Amino acid sequence: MGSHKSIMTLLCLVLVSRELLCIAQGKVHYYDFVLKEANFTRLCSTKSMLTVNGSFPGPEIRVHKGDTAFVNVHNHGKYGITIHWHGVREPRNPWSDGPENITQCPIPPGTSFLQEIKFTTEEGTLWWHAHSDWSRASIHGAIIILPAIGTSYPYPKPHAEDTIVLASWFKGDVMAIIEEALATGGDPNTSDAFTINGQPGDLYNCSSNSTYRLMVDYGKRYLLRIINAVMNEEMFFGIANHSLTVVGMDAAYLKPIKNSYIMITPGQTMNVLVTADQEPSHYYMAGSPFADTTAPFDNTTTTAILQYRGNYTPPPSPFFPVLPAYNDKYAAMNFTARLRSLASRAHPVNVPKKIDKRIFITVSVNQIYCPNASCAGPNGNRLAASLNNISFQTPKIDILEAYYWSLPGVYNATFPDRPPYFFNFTGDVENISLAPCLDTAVKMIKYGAAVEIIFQGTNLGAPENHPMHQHGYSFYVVGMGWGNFDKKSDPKTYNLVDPPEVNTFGVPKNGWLTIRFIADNPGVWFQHCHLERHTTWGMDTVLIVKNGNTAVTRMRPPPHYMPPCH
Ligand SMILES: *[C@@H]1O[C@H](CO)[C@@H](O)[C@H](O)[C@H]1NC(C)=O
Ligand SMILES: *[C@@H]1O[C@H](CO)[C@@H](O)[C@H](O)[C@H]1NC(C)=O
Ligand SMILES: *[C@@H]1O[C@H](CO)[C@@H](O)[C@H](O)[C@H]1NC(C)=O
Ligand SMILES: *[C@@H]1O[C@H](CO)[C@@H](O)[C@H](O)[C@H]1NC(C)=O
Ligand SMILES: *[C@@H]1O[C@H](CO)[C@@H](O)[C@H](O)[C@H]1NC(C)=O
Ligand SMILES: *[C@@H]1O[C@H](CO)[C@@H](O)[C@H](O)[C@H]1NC(C)=O
Ligand SMILES: *[C@@H]1O[C@H](CO)[C@@H](O)[C@H](O)[C@H]1NC(C)=O
Ligand SMILES: *[C@@H]1O[C@H](CO)[C@@H](O)[C@H](O)[C@H]1NC(C)=O
Ligand SMILES: *[C@@H]1O[C@H](CO)[C@@H](O)[C@H](O)[C@H]1NC(C)=O
Ligand SMILES: *[C@@H]1O[C@H](CO)[C@@H](O)[C@H](O)[C@H]1NC(C)=O
Ligand SMILES: *[C@@H]1O[C@H](CO)[C@@H](O)[C@H](O)[C@H]1NC(C)=O
Ligand SMILES: *[C@@H]1O[C@H](CO)[C@@H](O)[C@H](O)[C@H]1NC(C)=O
Ligand SMILES: [Cu+2]
Repeated sequence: MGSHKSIMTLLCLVLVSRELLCIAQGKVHYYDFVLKEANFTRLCSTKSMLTVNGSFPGPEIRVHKGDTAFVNVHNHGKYGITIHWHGVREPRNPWSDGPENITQCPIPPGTSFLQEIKFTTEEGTLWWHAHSDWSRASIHGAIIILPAIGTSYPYPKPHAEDTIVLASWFKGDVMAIIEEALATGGDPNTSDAFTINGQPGDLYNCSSNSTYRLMVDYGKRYLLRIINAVMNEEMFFGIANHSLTVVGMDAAYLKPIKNSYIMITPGQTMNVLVTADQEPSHYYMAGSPFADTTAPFDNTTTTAILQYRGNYTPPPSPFFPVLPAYNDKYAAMNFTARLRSLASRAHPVNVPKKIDKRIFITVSVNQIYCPNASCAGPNGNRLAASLNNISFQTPKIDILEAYYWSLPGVYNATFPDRPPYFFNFTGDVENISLAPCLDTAVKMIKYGAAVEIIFQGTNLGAPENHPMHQHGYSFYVVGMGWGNFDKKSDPKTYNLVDPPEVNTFGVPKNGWLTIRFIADNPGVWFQHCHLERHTTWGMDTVLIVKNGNTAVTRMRPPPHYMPPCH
């Protein structure tokens, strides 16, 4: 910490009585992020990769609710890059949101871009990451949003806090890996390890003496802020002999859930309380994939150690947690189905009950035909992915500037409310075309509309759980299930009382997910699967939420220093 400056700002008003009334507006924090190459040794080999300030994971941003952070991103790397503040609402200010060619063009090497991150509704844990190609593998870090000054956690203050970042480690260069996959049309190479706070742990070669350790005192309670920054796998996570109490997710509070493991998708964060109530010893915490799929995945297990302070003889090897099998969809659903908002007076839910705009979106992995079976995907075709059978094509000029300045030819405002045709989405799809349309199709939404989106996973390609992420908004997860969504019976199961409020949530494999939110944040907001290979293949769209009628319901104007588009 301490690597940044911060100042308190005051809003001052002269009252009728000529007194001066000043209200604290939250602090303003200034950070410098220097993107640079650094060497790391993992899994018996050394490689250079692009990082922020030479650290993996990168530096943490720590604020209180109501604060603002200005981050000046200096690109000392070799290629253009952008940074996204994952889960931050960025009210009326998509200009600082970051996804490449959606809200800005890449920051060219040798230049800087100042981003403004305003923390308004969020409280808990979020994270930041690069949003250009696959660079987020090595460019990410935690965002910690403490309760506003004068307020506290809705549970007893823990003795101490720590952050656990789960990530992917590739022996090769990630940019080369995705370029190679796009060139051949086949699956990208899987990662070689998962990491906890930058270290793979004892189950891989060459790692044992650098395993991450969390030191605890017997009888004390700890808050773990767990972030899934993994590229392509959802994760199970647990700590041997210790139960986990999940109290928050994606910077919103939950009703406490006690369990021996969590299932956390890429993009999600979970705040978990752990009491050091076991015999003083060494215990493994471990993360392993939840991957109920025929697609290739990294099937390794990362570990760190929860270690009690004090005098005792440590076991020859730390105790190991029992985690569900990689394809145990019941274990994943069992946990996920228990998530509920805290829904207290201080942290109320505001789920829309009457819907103005209902959108039904199919989520699929597809194939693009290659002549003479010349590609490396299934059937000699090229792998692709889609929403409503449209495989999103990333433009060369960002959609936000094209929208703001009315530049033609960059996108089509034609993303449909329905898939082009209905079939038994989760049944036998042998005779259904795997080919998607290629388009930069966006969805226009009226300011203030109560939006419902029903995501329907399909059995096309390699079906699996898709963690859908929405920029600019948190949303309520009101329902989910396996099979085809039934518009008569399934809405009867909706939770409109205390649904979890999140920014990323898995559409169950061959199942459906219903989310709701009020479109009261004007701007251009990316929506995509947070499995990186699916994002790359086009499992994306953009919601453009139009301006309202008042000055405070309109998008802010751009800063004059947006990175150039070439
Ligand atoms: C990153 O490094 C620069 C100097 O290279 C330093 O000024 C800055 O404070 C560092 N930022 C963080 C967040 O640690
Ligand atoms: C990484 O290591 C290589 C080989 O030892 C060296 O040439 C290079 O300068 C190092 N890079 C950094 C950023 O330290
Ligand atoms: C991908 O994996 C294959 C097989 O292990 C290897 O030959 C190839 O070099 C890898 N590609 C990259 C870009 O690392
Ligand atoms: C560790 O290295 C040994 C010897 O090279 C090899 O047999 C083993 O498969 C490696 N284990 C892992 C987890 O990579
Ligand atoms: C582990 O420790 C040994 C001996 O102290 C050292 O030679 C080796 O380089 C260390 N390995 C790592 C990955 O730090
Ligand atoms: C941890 O749990 C295992 C069973 O899962 C048990 O065998 C072991 O004794 C426990 N360790 C301690 C220190 O309680
Ligand atoms: C993944 O690893 C587990 C053991 O940890 C093994 O049982 C399972 O078969 C592996 N799955 C795949 C698809 O490789
Ligand atoms: C939890 O999973 C088991 C299978 O592992 C299943 O039998 C049970 O019904 C599930 N419980 C709930 C509440 O979903
Ligand atoms: C496909 O293969 C045939 C026969 O080998 C060849 O004549 C034709 O040019 C190929 N087409 C393409 C598009 O490569
Ligand atoms: C984004 O646009 C730039 C040109 O401004 C282009 O060089 C880059 O390849 C584009 N990125 C993607 C992911 O298409
Ligand atoms: C859809 O496919 C599933 C799985 O094959 C089957 O059980 C179900 O009956 C089918 N539904 C309809 C309406 O045909
Ligand atoms: C917009 O749609 C038209 C007609 O389908 C298509 O030709 C064009 O390529 C699309 N434009 C973009 C930017 O995707
Ligand atoms: Cu996906």
